[in-house]
Amino acid sequence: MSHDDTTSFESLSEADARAAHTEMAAALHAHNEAYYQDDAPVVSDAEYDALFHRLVALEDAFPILRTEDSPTQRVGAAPAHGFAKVQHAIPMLSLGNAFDDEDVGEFLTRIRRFLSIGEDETVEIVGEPKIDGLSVSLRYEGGVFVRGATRGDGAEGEDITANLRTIGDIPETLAGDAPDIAEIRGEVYLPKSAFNELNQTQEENGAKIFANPRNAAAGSLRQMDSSITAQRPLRMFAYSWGELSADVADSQWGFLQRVSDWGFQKNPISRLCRSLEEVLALYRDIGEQRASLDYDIDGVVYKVNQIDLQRRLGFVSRAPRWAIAHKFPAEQATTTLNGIDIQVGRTGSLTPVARLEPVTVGGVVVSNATLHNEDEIARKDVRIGDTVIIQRAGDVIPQVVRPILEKRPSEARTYTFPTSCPVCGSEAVRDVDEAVRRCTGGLICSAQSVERLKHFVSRNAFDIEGLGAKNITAFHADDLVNGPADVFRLAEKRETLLEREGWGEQSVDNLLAAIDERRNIELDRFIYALGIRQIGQATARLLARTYGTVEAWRTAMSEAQDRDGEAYQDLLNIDGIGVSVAEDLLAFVHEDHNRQVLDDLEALLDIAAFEAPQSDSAFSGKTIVFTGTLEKMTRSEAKARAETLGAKVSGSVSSKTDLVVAGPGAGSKAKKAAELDIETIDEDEWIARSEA
Ligand code: 5U1
Repeated sequence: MSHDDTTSFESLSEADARAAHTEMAAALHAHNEAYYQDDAPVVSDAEYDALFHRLVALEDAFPILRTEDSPTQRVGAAPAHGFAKVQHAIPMLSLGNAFDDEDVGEFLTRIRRFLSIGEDETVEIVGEPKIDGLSVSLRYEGGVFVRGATRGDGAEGEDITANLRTIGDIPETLAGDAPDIAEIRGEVYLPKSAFNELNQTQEENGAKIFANPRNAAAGSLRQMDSSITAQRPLRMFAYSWGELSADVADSQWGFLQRVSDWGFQKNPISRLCRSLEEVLALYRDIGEQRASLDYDIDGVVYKVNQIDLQRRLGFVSRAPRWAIAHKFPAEQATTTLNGIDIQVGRTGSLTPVARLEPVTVGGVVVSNATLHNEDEIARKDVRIGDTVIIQRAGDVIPQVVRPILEKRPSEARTYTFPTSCPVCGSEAVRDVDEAVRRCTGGLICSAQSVERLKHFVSRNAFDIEGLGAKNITAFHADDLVNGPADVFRLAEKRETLLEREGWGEQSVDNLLAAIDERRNIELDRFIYALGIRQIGQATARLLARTYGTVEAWRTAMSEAQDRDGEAYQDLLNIDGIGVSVAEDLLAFVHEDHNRQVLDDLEALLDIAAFEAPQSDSAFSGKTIVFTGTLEKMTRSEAKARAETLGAKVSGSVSSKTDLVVAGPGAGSKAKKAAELDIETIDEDEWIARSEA
């Protein structure tokens, strides 16, 4: 019988059921391998999902077939496969970090400065332990839980509703006073005690041992079969919200109370603080409790309590100005430095990487750590053969802290930093004011071109499904993809792709379809994908916002090559772009080869014009200059508000300025605006219009 028919499994003989099971299990194993190991799925997510569920149904009918090695019993490594994608109605934010008391003091000072709040006024701060788990967003409609998703990249996560429904801390319905639409966010975690028990059972069953509770929680949440998730005692603390059809509180503290009335858990050791001293005392207090808590935490999150102040403070990039994570010190371990290798980055930077005797730090086995640059090696006097202290904090790359001199063996040898690129042999040079040595090979350096390609297809850039770092490296090595535009010409090499081991008709067609899907790209992503030095996501966005279209951006960049011209001045006028960034940008665009890449990509792609947020606002696309003293809001707040309304903020008045907001003491800029007949308003008028 065909195993497409799930309804008739009961009528099968055991022998037929076994045969069907063997066939489906083999197919799923092959799909898993293609997806996880080869980075080259051969079936769509929906097909995979359907096959998986047919196998579950077959095993329900013949439980004897549910053996340990069945694909339905897979634990751990996440089948990202199979989960539908969910766009978050409101992005899930990340948090800036504070590493010491001084950083926290500066955070509070920034808030006061931004809001123009004096030292004599209290700014309430809520401190909550930062749970080391997985962030999720739970959507309730009409008080009923309808969808739950992972954070994903903040904009798009995965639909794990069925698995989240198995968690007792997630109520199925909310009390009648909940708004019609309510998205509640928080952290799912596996208690330490449950983690230890789980690993014991895993060991007894010869199954995968999890490195830490976070990995175990991730593996448990990303099961295709929610009955496995249900066996893991996952828990959740609620701490934030996404879309709400009505306000639920006017403070973070009030929000926590409200959601706890609805049946969510609020963390019991969170506290409302009224001063820097109280905040720091809470940090120390939570730090002391850390070991005895039944969940892992990696710091304390501080949030401005008043929600109207949070709104005024807004965001920088993807992190709120009104919150910060105060991290606990990094975990450290001691091991031997076996050697130093050099990694060449996409901009040619030579980074020394310590090869270590593997050691467990904070639950993770570490065998490589960064040594940053040659000055760091010299400053720390790290020698090959040394016993070294290493540390890792959160998801950052482990670092070598220092050697233990008392343990230095007599044969320990100093490392001589290369002055030529270990990959292409070109000279590697250091600018006087730079710590980094760079390969001068440019285009001929294969390490640089492969790193650029990896960046080009990475998640925040073109994000092509099935074309991750592994495949792009292999395609580059085999001359299939030499530069970014070749990615979009891969269809011409279909036959060659088909000859590759592990690639069948379906996987090649899936890849080509995924590439085609990305021929439409937003301008800011496009600029970011180019991998220009110092042009990260935020700067790429600034450029996209300023120039609007790829044509306008390129024209402006070519005009800006004249350092005395207006276009160069306009570039420097963009708040957030200084001379150093401008010079890297212009150097990139000046190179013939890069211009050719841009021409090719423009011909192959459809690069969407930047859509300013709130395009319905009266300020959308306008260029505004603030000058003189603002009395009711700080300059930063005014600027943030203008940008939220879709305007560009410039530092100088020119014929491109649309509006000048002039406070008392405005001098030459207001004068120039009058000469150029540019509309000039005062602060009250600005507030009235921007709040309209
Ligand atoms: N406790 C806690 N963790 N945490 C993480 N609160 C909290 N808030 C977050 C995140 C990312 O974000 C909000 C500030 C939006």
